[in-house]
Amino acid sequence: MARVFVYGTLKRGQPNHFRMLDKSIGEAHLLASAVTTEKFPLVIAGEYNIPFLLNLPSLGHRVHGEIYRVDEQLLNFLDDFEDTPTMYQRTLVKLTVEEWLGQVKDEERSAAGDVTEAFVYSTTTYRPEWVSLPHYESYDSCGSHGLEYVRYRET
Ligand code: PCA
Repeated sequence: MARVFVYGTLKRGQPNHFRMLDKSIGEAHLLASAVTTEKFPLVIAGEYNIPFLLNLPSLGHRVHGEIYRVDEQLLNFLDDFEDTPTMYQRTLVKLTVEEWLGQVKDEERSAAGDVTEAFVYSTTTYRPEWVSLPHYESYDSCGSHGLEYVRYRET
């Protein structure tokens, strides 16, 4: 079992969330809503309007997302789906829990302050000019930015 923080199209209400719910891919349990403890630039980039958390701490905002407990099978799928390590890299990120949700085991709930860690798909392999794109604190494919995610893969 592993924990993954999703901040982009895999969140609830976003275009790839259905993959987190597909039991034929693997198991995911929503644990909490959380925000990155450090600031990162979250940008929407490329011709498919894909959200990227640039692995450049201290620039941008504390980014909002959701923490899931996932099994090995789903983690392997996500590594593949996120084109790791070419497009994104899976690293650990410090998170501040906003609200514990769903079926949280006691040992998963951290002490006061609720600072915890999970994997995140962020990137260091971005185009340098992406740093100057607008920085978001919470991704929404249908936000006022008008950069709706372009679904381009069948898988
Ligand atoms: N999928 C991953 C990384 C960016 C994306 O769209 C996520 O939702 O966290």
